[in-house]
Amino acid sequence: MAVPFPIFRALVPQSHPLFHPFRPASLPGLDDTASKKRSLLFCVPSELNPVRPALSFCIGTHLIPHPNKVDRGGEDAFFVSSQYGGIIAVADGVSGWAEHDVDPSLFPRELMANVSSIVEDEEVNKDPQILIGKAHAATTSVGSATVIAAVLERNGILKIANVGDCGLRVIREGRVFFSTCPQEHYFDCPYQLSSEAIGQTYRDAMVSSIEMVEGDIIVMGSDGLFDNVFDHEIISTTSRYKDVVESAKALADLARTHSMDSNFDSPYSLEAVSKGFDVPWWKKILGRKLTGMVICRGKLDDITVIVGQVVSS
Ligand SMILES: [Mn+2]
Repeated sequence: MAVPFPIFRALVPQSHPLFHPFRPASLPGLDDTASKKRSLLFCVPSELNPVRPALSFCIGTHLIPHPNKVDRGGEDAFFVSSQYGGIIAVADGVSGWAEHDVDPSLFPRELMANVSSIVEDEEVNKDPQILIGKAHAATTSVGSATVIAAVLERNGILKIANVGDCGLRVIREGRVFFSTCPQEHYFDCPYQLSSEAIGQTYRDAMVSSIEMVEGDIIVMGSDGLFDNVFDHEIISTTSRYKDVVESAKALADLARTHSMDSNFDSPYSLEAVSKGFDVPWWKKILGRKLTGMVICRGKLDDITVIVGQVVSS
């Protein structure tokens, strides 16, 4: 099916149940005692490098669908796994497909299901860029999605591949240590993996590799999180919760609150203003639309949050 490109996001309901290939509330790491014993065990004179305990994630997740899409589960999908040190991924379906009678949730859900199927393939070899490339190649649904995937290896190396405006923050000692940058053709039109040849591919992904340390917090999410919550709020919120499940829920709740707040200058609204999209007050009162969305200071959207805490195991 030929569609105009780029595709704008719009507030359109869709019609399939939420799909999460693997959705534990929490993936606890092993306890500290075991890691200390292991460190001593491997501490022998022939070791040239300092002994470093294996690292893994504790993972908490929370998804809040767009208010108009609650009964259908929204158009975000995600995947988490305890494989290796932990694997996490988020895909956000591009809503503009609904204008072409295509359910926008099908593509991201199948994409995440395919990630689940091939994540342990030898050819993937713990590389999130190859992972999303192979998952994309196996996806037959019509549609498109932004996507981000990250693989934590036991040695602490976190590999990230990102196409579009899902995002990831690494928080270390109360600061943002690492942040992805959104990729977009222009405002509100992100890079996206697509069923159409004109879309982007895994080769367009922004790839990063970070050496993680115990205690690092990673926050991954769809743009529904990062368009509504500032980094300083992500830091303050995650610092208030030791439990990653509670932390993910608190961030998603904060994003939802901001998304419905007509007085909150969200990251999304500030970017809109900076790109020349500000709207006079009388248009806001009349409910005029900008790129298909009713203007408020927050941005109504599906909100997906994954919080991971790095622990030794
Ligand atoms: Mn979104």
